[in-house]
Amino acid sequence: MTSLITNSKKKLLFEVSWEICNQIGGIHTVIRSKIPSMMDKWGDGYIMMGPYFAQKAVEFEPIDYPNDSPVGKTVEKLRGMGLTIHCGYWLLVTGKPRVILFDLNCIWSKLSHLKTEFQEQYRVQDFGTDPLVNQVLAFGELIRLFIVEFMSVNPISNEVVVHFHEWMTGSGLPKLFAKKVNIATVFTTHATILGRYLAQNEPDFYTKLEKFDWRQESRRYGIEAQVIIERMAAQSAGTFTTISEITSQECIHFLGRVPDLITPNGIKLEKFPLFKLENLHLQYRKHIHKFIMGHFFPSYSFDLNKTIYFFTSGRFEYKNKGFDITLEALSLLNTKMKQARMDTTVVMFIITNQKVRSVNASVINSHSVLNELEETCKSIQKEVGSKLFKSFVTGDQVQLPNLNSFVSEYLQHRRVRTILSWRSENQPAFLTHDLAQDDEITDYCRQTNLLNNQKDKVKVVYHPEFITSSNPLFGLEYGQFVCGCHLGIFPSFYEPWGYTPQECVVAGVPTVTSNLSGFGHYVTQNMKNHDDRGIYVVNRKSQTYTESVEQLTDIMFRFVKKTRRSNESERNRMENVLEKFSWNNMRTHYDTAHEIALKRKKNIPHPPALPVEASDMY
Ligand code: 1S3
Repeated sequence: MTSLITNSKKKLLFEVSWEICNQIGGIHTVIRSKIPSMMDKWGDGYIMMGPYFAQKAVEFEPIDYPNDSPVGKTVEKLRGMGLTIHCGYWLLVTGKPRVILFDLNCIWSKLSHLKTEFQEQYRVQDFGTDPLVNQVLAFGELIRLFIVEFMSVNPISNEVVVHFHEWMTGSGLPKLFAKKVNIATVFTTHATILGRYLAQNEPDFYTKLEKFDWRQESRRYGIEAQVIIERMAAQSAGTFTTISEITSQECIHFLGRVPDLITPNGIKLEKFPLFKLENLHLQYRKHIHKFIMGHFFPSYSFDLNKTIYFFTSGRFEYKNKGFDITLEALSLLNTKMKQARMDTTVVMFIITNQKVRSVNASVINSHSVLNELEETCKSIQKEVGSKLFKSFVTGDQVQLPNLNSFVSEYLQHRRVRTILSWRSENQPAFLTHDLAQDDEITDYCRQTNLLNNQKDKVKVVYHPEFITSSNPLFGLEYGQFVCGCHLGIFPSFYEPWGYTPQECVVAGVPTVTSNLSGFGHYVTQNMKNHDDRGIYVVNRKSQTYTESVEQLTDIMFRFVKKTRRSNESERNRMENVLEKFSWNNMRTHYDTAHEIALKRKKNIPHPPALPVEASDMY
């Protein structure tokens, strides 16, 4: 492995992200899942760089690089200048890549100077209140210092690519560009900051896109510094990419540059034979059944063999993630199923992260009573079994005895006591936790009476915390939960890519996405008959909100009416599309981005892709 570090003529790719050994969101998934594929191409010439946060770096194994190697020498020199740099490996990921993490504190004393310089250069009025901006300025400077030093220690290295992801990494990029440092650079944005804010707050976001004034809007939302860092990184990079066609429109208007190419997200493919996926589905569905029994059956029961599990999950961005249209469609679905007198039940899980006080006490209570009931049954079974066996062995009994007489008084009492505390007169809760405050989901459910009435065909379980294996209600990891469900629903309004539907595809679970999400758009462009393969795309681009709600309702209703067999064959056909989404296939876009950057490096300075007026540059 040391050759990478010692061979100065080797091609090197430094990949810079805020989410290396530091999980925050979707970018972590991108970076992490593509490691094996990147290592296939770059081998030990692949080095990842990120910020160091001691508490979060649990997957980081420190190890020093040889100090006679270019990277080792660079690190030593920077350490000599007082910088704190951690070198090592990213553990627990396939490929165990090399990682360099930078401690932001070591440069904190330089922060006010960095801010003044930045403010003067880009006419920033206000840095806003987000402490992330300071961290980002410090990180960008550390990356810049590293690259400059690396190139001075190793001047003959002429094939160095530095790939920056998202605005948090890019504050040093304009200076590298201005100083003509001999490297090829790529900047990939996974969303635009203004896009996120405006989509959330402006109902006609897409139609008004061209009219927004980026400077004015970024000041209005107190995000001017963030937007400028993003804009400057985009304009200074050799190659500029984003993850979907939809986001590229935002880039043109908010960042002032047409992306050179789209680098869509891939997945790490774990090839399971189909029967295994089917078995896993059955296995995890049992856990969900158990949750449902604990949650609903104290009040009333329904046939679990005729129950379909829908789910949605994502950060709490009510409109952006399409929670609004999902709830409206569920309400309509409920009415349709009742009118059709269907004997099927749909349970919709809404998984997100909101401020909660704790899991609701009565929800926890009914789940623990269910466990107690199960334990009591097991004890009775054991006691009856052993007494029955004894009675046969001793020959006292020829006829099957009255089994009730074998249950001890203690267990009789325990049984009655547990059953009495099991039954509830109340409706099953639609919310599993005590929220710090009500939100749009609770408001909607209350207003429309989508509150788990017995006669409802559609039940709602709103779980305002992400699912992890330590979760007391499901006892499943998120991926297992997905695998146990029947349909994932993600009809987003704003979603640069969206991994959630793609994760369903990997788990063999049919899914709904929208043509305003990067993934959904990609599917409509690249996959014929995606409906037949269990990927349904709601049109949110060219029809009204109400029409989209109706289309989603229709997709749900048709899904519910299908037989289990046809849903299984959808699963079957889904397996064939997996390869298309794998990083083995998707990495080629990254390869092209790096090649373009290497070619452009030779003709520095490259022209900005758009004729940008000087006043518009900043
Ligand atoms: C972004 O993360 P987000 O959920 O904040 O990047 C993801 C990875 O490229 C992408 O899937 C998502 O749509 C973006 O929004």
